[in-house]
Amino acid sequence: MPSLCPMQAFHTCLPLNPVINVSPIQVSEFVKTTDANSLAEARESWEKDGYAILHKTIDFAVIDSVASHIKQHLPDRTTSGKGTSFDEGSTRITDAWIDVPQIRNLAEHPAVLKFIRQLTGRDAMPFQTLSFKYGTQQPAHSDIMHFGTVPQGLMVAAWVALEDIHPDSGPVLYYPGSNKLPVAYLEDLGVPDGGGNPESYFRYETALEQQILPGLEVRPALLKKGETFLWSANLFHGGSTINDTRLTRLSQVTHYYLEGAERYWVPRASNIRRGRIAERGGPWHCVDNCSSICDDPYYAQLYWHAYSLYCGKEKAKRNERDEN
Ligand SMILES: O=C(O)CCC(=O)C(=O)O
Repeated sequence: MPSLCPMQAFHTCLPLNPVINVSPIQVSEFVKTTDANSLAEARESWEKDGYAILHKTIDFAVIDSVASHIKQHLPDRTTSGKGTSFDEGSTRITDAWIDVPQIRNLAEHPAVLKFIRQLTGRDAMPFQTLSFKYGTQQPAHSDIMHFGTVPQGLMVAAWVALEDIHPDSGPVLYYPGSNKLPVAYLEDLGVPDGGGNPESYFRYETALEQQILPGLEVRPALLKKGETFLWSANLFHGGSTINDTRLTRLSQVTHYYLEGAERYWVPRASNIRRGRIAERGGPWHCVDNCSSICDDPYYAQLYWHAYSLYCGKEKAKRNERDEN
């Protein structure tokens, strides 16, 4: 694959504010798996507004098994006050899919993978799960800040409701159409010194809140149990205020890379202008030696997990194609 942007020259060849360009939906294939109304609705909201909803395709047995794991492994809220009452570390489980088969089943659910392929024209590789018992109240952001790719925008998230989402439980908020705004990196928002220091991400959130979000329409994602809310990489979203702290908001979000990227990086930890780019390593090209990220046991575990998933599958897929 030709290199679009060598890492050593990243800061000079990566345009700030590049245009996101993913392939259009494959209509005929999509029609086979869903009805005409859902097709029209999903196409329209994905192309126009950067999100789409997959209605009632996931079996409740799958949903309930994930919900029961989350209920068991995250603590109950201990106060009746407003907002999160436990420390940050216990509000979510990150990457439970590595060890918990039911969470992995949902992350790799064929209906979700197919939905993504049909909307973007690309295969999706899950690389991170987050499991929630309660709302997050997380300030609005674009996932591109966390999961950059070259070419830009080859990432999506699928947020699955594990119960009917109550309006007072802190539903996800999203800003329809914000995916079409130019990508706003730290530098674009005037955050001094780029990423890599603890203050920069907080400054990013504040800058968005003050400079960009006030002019945008915002909606809550009030999903029914078993529905999936898919958002594109640059769609602004976050967690809304929890009005009733007795309510749970059982949910799983899975982050996926789309096939076709040749670099993975972390804009929130990078300083583009100075050429300090934080790479996000992974076995995305099935190279069987893990780079220095594997010095950290946590990343090593993630790396080899994904390696066995994708590199095994990659080979199987090629064989299947060769046979046909
Ligand atoms: O579930 C939420 O409240 C927010 C999740 C989120 O922002 C994300 O996964 O990027």
